[in-house]
Amino acid sequence: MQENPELREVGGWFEIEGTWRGGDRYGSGHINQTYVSEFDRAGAVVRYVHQAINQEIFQDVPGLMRNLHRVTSHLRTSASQSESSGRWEVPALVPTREGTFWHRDDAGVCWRTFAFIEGSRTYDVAPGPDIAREAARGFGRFARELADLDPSELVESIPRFHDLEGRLARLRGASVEDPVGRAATVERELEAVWTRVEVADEFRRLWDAGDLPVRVAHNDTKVNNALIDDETGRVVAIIDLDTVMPGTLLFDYGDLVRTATCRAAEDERDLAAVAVDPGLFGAVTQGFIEQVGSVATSAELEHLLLGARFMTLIIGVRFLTDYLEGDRYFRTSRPDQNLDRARTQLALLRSIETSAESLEEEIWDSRRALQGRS
Ligand code: ADP
Ligand code: GN1
Ligand code: MG
Repeated sequence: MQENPELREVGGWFEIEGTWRGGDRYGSGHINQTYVSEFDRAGAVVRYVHQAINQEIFQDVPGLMRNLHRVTSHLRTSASQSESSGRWEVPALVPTREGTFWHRDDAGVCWRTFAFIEGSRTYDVAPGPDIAREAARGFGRFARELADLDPSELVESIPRFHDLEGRLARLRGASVEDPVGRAATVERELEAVWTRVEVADEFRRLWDAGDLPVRVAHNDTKVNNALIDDETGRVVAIIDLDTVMPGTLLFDYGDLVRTATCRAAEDERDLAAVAVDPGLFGAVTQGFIEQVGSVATSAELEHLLLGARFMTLIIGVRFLTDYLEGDRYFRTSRPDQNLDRARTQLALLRSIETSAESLEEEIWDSRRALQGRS
């Protein structure tokens, strides 16, 4: 670890004891720039995560950081009251030497630092049902422990983040204006989206009827936002808390299904490999329902699969829009990556639709198993 000597300066802004040894880029998130620094503290190596917050996306950094502090404090209280004995950590912000939680550098970039949660790792694709179940248990526990935090205490760090109607309107605009001349290549994908707008209508009906309680939701429950213990394979922590804000339980279950029940990568080009895996789906559903069963309403549990269709469609729409707008939002590492990502979402959505009946049965089985236990 000898790269990025400028990270020494970053480390210096925060209350960290020890001598900086080195640092490097880290992780595979699409939004923030993440780095890890190593410090020598009396002969022991201690690691920290530094993140440069993407301010084009998160425009209210003070509000975002207040959310983070509010949520992690609440989780820490819940964890200390919980009877479960296994390892469960809450991301810990390191204060700056000025006593705040972020530092604005001379270029205007806002930095924050977390203690590195050691002995754990993330998976971009769930390698099997055990990891899928653990990630789902983690996000389910997260939702349950935040069920008594009033969502109005949090600001919307990204306004209208999961507004499918708004996202569809933006896609329509991008396909008409076609700013980088790509619309002709995505006619089939656009057609696949327009034939599915009933997902937005179904969600709207539930929402307008007041059937979905507004909750503190994570809103970005990608499988790689769950840290899994290296040794036990159990979930250790839920990270990436930037979008924790008012939302619904359907979003959190839905994004888990999108990312943890498919064996193919998010940008897989062989669409034949993109499908819901029944074993992974069962594990995710059991793990999530086991954790949220005591706080979820029957309307929420009844419409979980709509959450999966909703989240797979909305992320597909966002990838496709970004492709049409010239790859300005999601970080890419190769040409057409956002197009490939959009295509996998649409293929996964088709797979969810085709197997809807058996997936609904699996959800029912998990609900029954929970009732049997209580
Ligand atoms: P992004 O918003 O870009 O996805 P994340 O907050 O998810 O950023 O962080 C990116 C990666 O950094 C994660 O996937 C994880 O591997 C790692 N990471 C983030 N926070 C921690 C932490 N506290 N301990 C260990 N690893 C972390
Ligand atoms: C982004 O930050 P990351 O990589 O966990 C995005 C999510 C998308 C996801 C798609 C703030 O998540 O909404 O679902 O990419 N986060 C933001 O992979 O837009
Ligand atoms: Mg992430």
